[in-house]
Formats: sequence, structure tokens, C-alpha cells
Amino acid sequence: MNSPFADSAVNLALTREEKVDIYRLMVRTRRLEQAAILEYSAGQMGGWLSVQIGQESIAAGVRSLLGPGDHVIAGYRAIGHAVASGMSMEACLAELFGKASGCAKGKGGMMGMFHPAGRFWGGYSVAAAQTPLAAGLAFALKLRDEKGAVCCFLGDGAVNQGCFHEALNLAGLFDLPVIYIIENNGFGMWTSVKRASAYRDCLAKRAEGYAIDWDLIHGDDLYEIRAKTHVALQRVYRDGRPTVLEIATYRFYGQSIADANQRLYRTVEEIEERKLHHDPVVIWRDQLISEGVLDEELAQRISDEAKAESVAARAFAREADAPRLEDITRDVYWESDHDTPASRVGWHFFDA
Ligand SMILES: Cc1ncc(C[n+]2csc(CCOP(=O)(O)OP(=O)(O)O)c2C)c(N)n1
Repeated sequence: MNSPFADSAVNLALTREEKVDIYRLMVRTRRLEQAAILEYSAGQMGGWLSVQIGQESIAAGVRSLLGPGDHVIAGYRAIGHAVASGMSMEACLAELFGKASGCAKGKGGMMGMFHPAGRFWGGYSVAAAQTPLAAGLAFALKLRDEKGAVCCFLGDGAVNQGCFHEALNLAGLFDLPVIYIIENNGFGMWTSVKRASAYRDCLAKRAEGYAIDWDLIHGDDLYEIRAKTHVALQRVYRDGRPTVLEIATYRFYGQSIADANQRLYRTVEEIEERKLHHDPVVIWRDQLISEGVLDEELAQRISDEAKAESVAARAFAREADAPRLEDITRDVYWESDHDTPASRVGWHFFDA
């Protein structure tokens, strides 16, 4: 790919090792999600499994720019963001298996991705629920006068939820240090974005209604993701202003792995074309090979290591202990864990 953004300062500053690290992260995410699909199909997991395969450039590209003061929060399609935040494959797969050693002690499954050590504040199952939480995180940064940005990922289907617009209003009004990143993969649950959203040209343009800057990005081009997210990050750090970014991408699988309709609301030809010509892992590999940063041997080694890591994580998750029955009400509400009067009567939020 001949990226017009390869020569932007933030990309020229990338070292060879950093470029390879981005590739390694994408390959590890791909391997982990492929392992999860195998286990899900073998009946090892309950509930839902939704993967980011086809969208890996986004989590990897954005994370490569973030510093120790920056934070990430996402929707339910969050495995890539979890791995990018430094979550181990073991903790991730064990969570998907519902095991006690999972990142949320087996109580959240796919919708319980959470890694505070990597400042990843969760993947949320309710569409757009993460967007006001992101505004709250950003408000906290502002109140504490801490330098940092909150990157909030959401899907194209989530943009029509009312709370997203409330969050945008507050972000625009209060100058919140937040970047909303719409991963526009073309589809909500089973409906194309064109049939679900009243819009002209794009989704991000709605930001204008809240006096927020916005931009569009091609998800195939990792250099473009980095260059334009960098501009948004500078806007946060320098001006304390939010941004909405919309990244065009595609999910190779259905809304979830159990989505039997995914070849009804889109054609097999469309899916195949995307896999063949728009696979972000292959595009970045070819880019690095053309730059002489990567060769076939190193690419193979990275792939083999990621596969071995995922195989070990599968064994770990299979053999891990299930949560104990007596822990079922723990870690649900702070009150329950601390035996408060509210927990004893069962009213957590309201007076009688
Ligand atoms: C408030 C709410 N309504 C409905 C659902 C059911 N639901 C689960 S995923 C989904 C589609 C989300 O689409 P999008 O935001 O584009 O994310 P993507 O699947 O493309 O990653 C819907 C409607 C939900 N989780 N939350």
C-alpha cells in the first residue's frame, strides 16, 4: 500500500522495532480470536462470541500512540482492545470460558473484558453505554488536571443511541479530553449502516452539531489511523478539545460467531473480496516487507510464537477452575462485598 500518511512526522518517528511490535500485536489478536472461535464452536463457552477479525489495525494503530496517562474504553467487540491493553491471552480466554482466573473472574465472559492495569476500562454489552462513561472518565482527568486522553471505541450501530449524543454534548460543552472512535464495519447486528442511520456522507459529521472536530479514516491504512489519531490526541493535550473519528473497516465474521444470517444481509462475494484485498494483518505485513523492516522468516516466527501462545492459553483456560458458588455475589456491587446496610436489605440505589 502506498500510504500518503507514511511520511507524516508521527509515522517517520516509528522505529523498526515499533513497527514490528504493531504487527506482532495484530497477529497475536488474530491467533487468539481464531482460538476462541475453535473453542466456542466446540461448545466450551456459553453466551456470545464476537470477534474483531478484519478490524485489527484499529486497536493496534491507536494503542501504538497512547502513553501512560491515556485510557481506553470500548463496546462489546473488545477482545482486540483487551489484548492491545496488555491483557494476557490466558486471562482473556479464561474469561471467555467463564473461569475464575479470567479477567473478570469468569462472571462477564465476552462482555466482561476489563484490564485496569492497562487502563482499559471495559468492553460494554449495552450499545453505546461506554460513551457517557468515557465522558465521565474524561471529566475526571480534567477535574484532576491530569494530562491524558480517553479513547472510546463504538460501533456504527451504537451511534444512534441517545446516550451517545448526550455524551457528545457534554464533551463539546465542557471541553472534555475524549476521542470517540467509530469503528464503522458497515453493519449493526444484522442491518447495514445505510439502512439504520439517517446521514449524509458519513457518521462522524454529526460531531459538528456539538462543535466537535471530526475526521474520516481508511481502516486499511495503519499509517493513516496513526496520523489522524495523533492529530486528535494533540487536540486533547494542547487544546483540551474532543474529537470524533470514523474509521472504515469490515468484520470478516458475523455479528457473533453464532450469527447464522451473515450471508443473508451481505453477499459471500463481498466477504471474500474484503478478506482477499482488505485484510489489515496482510496489508501491514506487506507494507513492512516492502520497507525491508520484516522478512518472511521473521513474519513466520511471529506467527508461530503467537500460535504457541494461543495453544498454551487454550490449555490454561480449559484446565482452569470454575468460579466458586459462594463467590457468585462477590464483586457485583461494592455494597455486597462490604456488607453494608444497603446490601442487607437489597436496595442499592434508592431509599425505601
Ligand atoms: C441498547 C442495546 N440495544 C440492542 C442491543 C443488541 N445488540 C447487540 S450488538 C448490536 C449491534 C451493534 O452494532 P455496532 O454498534 O455497529 O457494533 P458492531 O457489531 O458493528 O461491532 C445490537 C443492536 C444492545 N446490545 N444494546
